[in-house]
Formats: sequence, structure tokens, C-alpha cells
Amino acid sequence: MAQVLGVEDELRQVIGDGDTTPDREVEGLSEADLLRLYRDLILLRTYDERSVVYHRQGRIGTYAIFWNHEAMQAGSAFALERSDWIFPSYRESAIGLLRGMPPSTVLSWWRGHPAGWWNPADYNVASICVPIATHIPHAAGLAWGKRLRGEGSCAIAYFGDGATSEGSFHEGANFAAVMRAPLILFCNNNHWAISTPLEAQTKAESLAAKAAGYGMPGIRVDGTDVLAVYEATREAVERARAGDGPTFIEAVSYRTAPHATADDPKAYIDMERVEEERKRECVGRYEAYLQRLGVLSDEHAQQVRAEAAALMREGIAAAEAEPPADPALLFENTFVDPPASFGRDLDELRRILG
Ligand SMILES: Cc1ncc(C[n+]2csc(CCOP(=O)(O)OP(=O)(O)O)c2C)c(N)n1
Ligand SMILES: [Mg+2]
Repeated sequence: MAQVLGVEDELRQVIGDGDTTPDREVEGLSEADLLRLYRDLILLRTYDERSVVYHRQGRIGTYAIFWNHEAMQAGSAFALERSDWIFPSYRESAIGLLRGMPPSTVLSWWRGHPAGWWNPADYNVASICVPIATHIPHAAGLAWGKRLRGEGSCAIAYFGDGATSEGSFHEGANFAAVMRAPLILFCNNNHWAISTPLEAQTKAESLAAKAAGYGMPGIRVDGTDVLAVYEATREAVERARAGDGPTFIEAVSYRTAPHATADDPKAYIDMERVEEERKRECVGRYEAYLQRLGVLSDEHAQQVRAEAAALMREGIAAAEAEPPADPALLFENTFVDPPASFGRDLDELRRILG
């Protein structure tokens, strides 16, 4: 008989509210670690806020905003080793920055320029996945491969609440569990799949509850609490490395920005709830926690922000300095014997582009 593993209903939290809910501390994190995590959060926040500006200025194309998702991304990535693999969705487009990828690479991706393509093996970060959930079987396969080779590393796949309704999610989760693949299934539950609310997405009591059906543990964590996310992911990583298979993490938040720059959520979202959620956004919460601990000075915070802003300025300048891409790229590597029409189409494209 397959064993049904525990699923948690409680939302795990570490950061209190500075009032009635006390702060906890995460065992094993030094002050230097806490500040490194702060830097990661600020890097992502700065990337996101600058990207929205660059979009408005016409310097990048459509962009999937991740404002208030930074804690999920930075907290979970912090629990990984460099040898562990990251499979991002479009919502985690800039997660490579945490592995030393230059901002210009990610900005180029959003500019639709080939300079935005990277070799996944350089960072152990897979390509940004736009077709919902299709990277989950890829991540499960890579993780299984790591297990077969006895490498001791693991993989994490990021996806949203909407992705849990896709066949690829089911296939990847089931396969990972059956093969005891060292995989972390990290679900960013921001309550919306564009304009589809969570209530219309599933009848399950929680998304973590789905883990029971695959015979893996399910953890629910406050997605705006970077330390709770870190702690939960660290547990899942330990489980994976010990050969105990995958874990499903449901990180709960509420989407406080449009789905992407092409979306107007006022047409469907409860804007009062958005305002409430923005008050407890993840970067401010962590800053307040560090200040209560006496770990973060105003000067240090300013310095970290200034460094991130400078990186972004360099990043957009480098992305814009790329020479235009060769339009032939659109036609190459599709067919061994390209149809004759491709040649005519390419000539036409060159004529249009001047
Ligand atoms: C297979 C597939 N179907 C539909 C879409 C169009 N689409 C883009 S984003 C999105 C919503 C996904 O919501 P969720 O999984 O909750 O992730 P979030 O955007 O909230 O991070 C949809 C349906 C797509 N990209 N891929
Ligand atoms: Mg969502």
C-alpha cells in the first residue's frame, strides 16, 4: 500500500507583526545570512520595479510583474546549493540574478532578443517557461536523473495556482513521487490565474491538499514571509537529498499587481483587498523584522538599494547596446529541409525591417 504523507493546513510563519504576533528565529541563519537574503530581496524588487518603468518607456516588451512575489523566490532559492537546478516560470523570470546572471540577460529576454537566451548549464537555471506547467515534467526528469547518477542535488520547479489544473502538473508530480525524484514543487498561490480566481480553479480545500493524492508531503507557508519560505524549502531540500522524494510547497499570497503589463485587474479584482495586502508586502515585512532584531541599519539598507539600482542601470544600457538580432533566426533550426516559402518570407521580413 502506498503511504499517504502528511499535509499541513496551517500557514507557517516566522515573521511576526511587531505587535501581538511574535517573531521567531530560523535556526542556523547567521546575521550575514540574513543580510544576504535581504540583498537578494532588494535585487529582485529593484529588478521588478525598474522593469515596469522600462516597459512604460517602451524599452522592454510585455512584462510579468512579480511585485510581492520576491519572498517566495528569494526565500526558496536561498535554501538551495549552486548545484541544484531551478525551473522558473515567467513569474520567476529574474531568479537567475540570484545565481549571478547579469540583469542585461533577463532584460534582453523581455526585449525578445537572443542575448536573453542563456545556456542553462552555466547557472543551473532552466529557460523561462511560458506554457503553463510544461516545465514540471522537465524538472521531474532532471531530478530523477540526478538521483540515478547519485549526485545528491535536487531541482525546484516554480508554478502558479492555475498551473495545478494542468495535465503537465499531474504528470510531473506523479512521476516525481513514483520515482522518488529529488524535486521541490513550489506553487506560488497568488489566488489568481490572470482573471480566474482560485475558487473557480479548484474544489480542493487547499492546493497543498493535492500532495496527498501523489503520496508526498504538502506544506502551506505564508508566501510573503521570506524566512518561513526559506525554512519550508530547506526541509524539502533535506528530504530530497535524503532520497525521500518530492515535496509540494504551497506559498500563499495575494496578487497585488496586474498579471502582466498588458492586464488591467480593476476589471475583476477586489481593489480594497489589494490595498490591504500591499500594506503587508514582503520586502517591508522583512525590513521591519531585521530592524526589530537590530541587524539592519538605514545606511546598509540604502547602500543595498543603491547597488541594485546601479546594476539595473548598467543592465538596461547593456541590453540596449546589443546589435539588432538577425531575422533569419526566426526561420532557422525548425526544419532539416526548410520549405521554399521560408526564403521568400525571410526576404519579405528583411524588406519590412529595412
Ligand atoms: C498551456 C497554457 N495555457 C494558457 C496560457 C495563458 N496563460 C498565461 S498566464 C496564465 C495564468 C496562469 O496562472 P497561475 O498558474 O496562477 O500563475 P501566475 O500567473 O498567477 O503566477 C494563463 C492561463 C499559457 N501561457 N499556457
Ligand atoms: Mg496565480
